[in-house]
Amino acid sequence: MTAPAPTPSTPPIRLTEEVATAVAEGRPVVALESTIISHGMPYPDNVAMALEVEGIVREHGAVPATIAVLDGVPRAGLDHDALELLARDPGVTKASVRDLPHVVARGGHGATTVAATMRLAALAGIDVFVTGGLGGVHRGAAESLDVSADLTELAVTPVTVVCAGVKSILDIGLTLEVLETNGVPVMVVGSDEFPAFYSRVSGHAAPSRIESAADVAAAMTAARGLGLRSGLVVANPIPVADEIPAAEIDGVIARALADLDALGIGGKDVTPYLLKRIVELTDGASLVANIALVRHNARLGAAIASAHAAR
Ligand code: PSU
Ligand code: MN
Repeated sequence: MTAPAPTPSTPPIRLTEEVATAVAEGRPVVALESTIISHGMPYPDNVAMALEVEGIVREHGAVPATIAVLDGVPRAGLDHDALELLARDPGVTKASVRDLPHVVARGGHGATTVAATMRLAALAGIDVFVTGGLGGVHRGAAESLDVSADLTELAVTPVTVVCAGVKSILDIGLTLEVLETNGVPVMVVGSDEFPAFYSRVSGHAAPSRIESAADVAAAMTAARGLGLRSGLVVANPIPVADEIPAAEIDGVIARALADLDALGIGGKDVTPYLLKRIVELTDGASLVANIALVRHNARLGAAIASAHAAR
C-alpha cells in the first residue's frame, strides 16, 4: 500500500505580516488570549482593555499577537474590528482545546481560552503568552471532576504563561497539586507565596520564586535544554495598590459560588458566570483590579519575551 498523497493544505494558523516577520526574525512576540475579552469582562471595558494591553506590549518592545478563531480561521494578530467583534458579538464561542475542531470546521468565531491560546501560540511559533488568571481545579472537583483544560494543556505545550495566579473561585491548593503532578514549573515573581489573582496572598507557598524577567528567560532555556515538553507558569502578584484584600473578596466569592449552585450552572459556563457575578457583587471593583493586573502582566510578559529573544 502506498501512503495517500498529501492533500494541499492551508497553514493551520494565519499570522499578520507583522507577527510573522517578528517570529521569523526571532524578535520578541507576546501572545494574548481572547476568552478574557468575550467572556471575561463586560463591553466596552473588554475591548478597551484589549487595545490598551496591546499598546503596553508594544511600548515595552514586543509585538502583541492576540489569538482567536475568526470565520473558522485560527489567527495570531487581530485588528481593531476583530477585537470589537470578539468583545460584543454574542455568537462568539468560548473555545477551549476541545472546541477548536468544531469552531474551525463550521467556520465560526471562537474566543480562545488559556488552553486553546497556548495551543495556537505554539503553532504560530510564539513562546510567551500573557493573561489575567489561569483556569484550574474547581472547588468541589472531587465530585464534579471540573478541572480546566488549561492545566492539561500546560502539561503538553511549551509556552510560558504569565498570569496573576488563580482566583479563589478555584481550589488553589488542588490546582497547584495538579500542576506539580503534570511536571509544570510554577514560578512566582518576587514573593514566597502563590498569588490569588485579586490578592497577593493565598496561604499557599510559591513552588519556586524568581525575581526578574531574565530569570524566567533562563528557566525557559533550561526547560528546553532538559527536554521538558510542558509549559511554564509565571505568577505575577497584583501590585499592592490594586489589591482587593482576601478578607473582602472571599465573602464575595462565597456568595457567587452559592448563586452558581442555586442556578445549577455547569460545564464551560461556570467560569464566565462567576467572573460576571463577582463584578456585579463588587460594583465593578473586581473589574478595576482585573484590568490593573493584566496591565502589570503585559509589562512583565514583554520583558520576558525580550529577555528570551536576546538569549
Ligand atoms: N479567569 C479569569 N478570566 C478569564 C478566564 C479565567 O480571571 O477570562 C477564562 C480564561 O480564558 C481561562 C478560562 O482559560 O476562563 C477557563 O475556563 P474553564 O474553567 O472553563 O476552563
Ligand atoms: Mn470546567
